[in-house]
Amino acid sequence: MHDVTERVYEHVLKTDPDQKEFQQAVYTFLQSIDKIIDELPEVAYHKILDRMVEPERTIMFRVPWIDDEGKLQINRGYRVEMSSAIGPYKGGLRLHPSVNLSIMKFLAFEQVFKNSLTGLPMGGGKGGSDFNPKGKSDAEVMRFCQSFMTELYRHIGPDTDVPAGDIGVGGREIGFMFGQYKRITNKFVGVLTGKGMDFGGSNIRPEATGYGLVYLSDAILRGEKMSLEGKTCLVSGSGNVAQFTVEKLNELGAKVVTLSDSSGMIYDESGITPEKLAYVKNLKNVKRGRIKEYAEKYNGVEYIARNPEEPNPLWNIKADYAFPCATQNEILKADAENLVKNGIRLVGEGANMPCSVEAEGILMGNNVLLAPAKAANAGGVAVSGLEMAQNSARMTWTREKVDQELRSIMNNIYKNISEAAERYSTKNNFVDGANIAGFMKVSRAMLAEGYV
Ligand code: NDP
Ligand code: 2IT
Repeated sequence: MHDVTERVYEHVLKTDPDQKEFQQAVYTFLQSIDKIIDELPEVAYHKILDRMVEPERTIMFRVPWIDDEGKLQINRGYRVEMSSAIGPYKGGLRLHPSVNLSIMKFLAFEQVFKNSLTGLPMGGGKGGSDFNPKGKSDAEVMRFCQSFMTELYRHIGPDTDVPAGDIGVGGREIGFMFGQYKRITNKFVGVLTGKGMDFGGSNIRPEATGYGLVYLSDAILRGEKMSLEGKTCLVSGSGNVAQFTVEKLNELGAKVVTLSDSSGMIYDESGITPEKLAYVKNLKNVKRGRIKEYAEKYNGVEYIARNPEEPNPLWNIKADYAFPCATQNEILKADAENLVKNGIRLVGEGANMPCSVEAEGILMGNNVLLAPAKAANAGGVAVSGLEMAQNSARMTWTREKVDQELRSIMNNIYKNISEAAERYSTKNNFVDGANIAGFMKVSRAMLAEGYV
């Protein structure tokens, strides 16, 4: 590593020794920035990187709520406001028992450069809580969301910080939080995105991350004279991103044979058809059931329970392309080796940081096209940006218009990351391309704004 990037990384290791996920996100990013640091002496002089790894503000707070038995429960809430260099803080809220400061900071850090890549004026942030929505009643989720917003509301606003969904936060949770924000502030403003269509949401926002992932992957494949048509795909997860990834892959003529949740995976060799996908959407979004039930409903489907000690069997199925859409570090070294062995040609990252550093190295070292999360899943936040624009204008755009904008944003991202890769790194190194292209704009804005 260059001595400038190494110093920044050493500082992170020293100041946040327990924040493994944050260290990982910073490390991968700095590896790319290494390649341009000599060309940008002002970055070192003005300590741009040193500033980027320190959040502008971190808020941690108590979230007390009453469960259905009348007992008081306490969770911890977070909002990491990482960078407002190019716009108001923007990024999702995650509700999952694994949530901690390291995970919040890695996600907020990634978000800064992802949002920059969209070309829209959005800074980066992330938040959430270690609250586990699984097995909770609607009333419990509502009471939690209201309590969470009772503290969060004072830190956010349509021109300050605009949260949205992430793992465990979908339309239901955003609705409850929006209701509480409005009640406390007496303001109906675009303070959250991912709202329902009846109260200021945008068309295509639920679909956006999955659709965007497929648009970007398709652009990369076309660049290599390859296509999705007739190809077999692996998708992990079965939540928001996974569902709409499957939907768009089907539309573009590919066949998806897997889905998963934290308990296990299904392998449906005959393909997850639109009809079966409708079943999955209802199962996960309405009934809040488990993916195992898919294997009980349809013939010829294999269910494999998850064993965290073993490589994930989902990544050991013969296919053409793979789309991790569950969570961070879901593809480890052995999984990457399995993907390579089975001849996978492209990995499109729907989830944030789904590949470990080792896994990423193995995939790229074996010429697997890797569409990194910052670029590949930017469609979600991009349409969130379009939701903000519609809210400010008090307008609702048609599905067609939003989809057209999304396609054009994803095509632009492809153009920018592939050009940055060729100019500063090597052709098709989209990891370097995305980090460098995302960094440039934030860095320029920071230089222009002075020492803040
Ligand atoms: P959902 O909550 O809708 O779905 C998450 C899925 O991943 C579920 O199937 C869940 O299984 C599984 N999962 C979650 N945590 C784990 C874990 N620790 N181990 C194994 N499986 C797990 O979330 P999203 O679909 O919205 O998010 C998925 C990924 O996409 C995340 O990495 C998120 O940060 C990223 N992302 C989301 C965007 C969005 O707009 N929603 C935008 C960009 C990225 P189970 O039901 O068992 O928990
Ligand atoms: O990781 C992400 O980009 C998101 N969870 C979506 C963020 C947003 O503000 O729409």
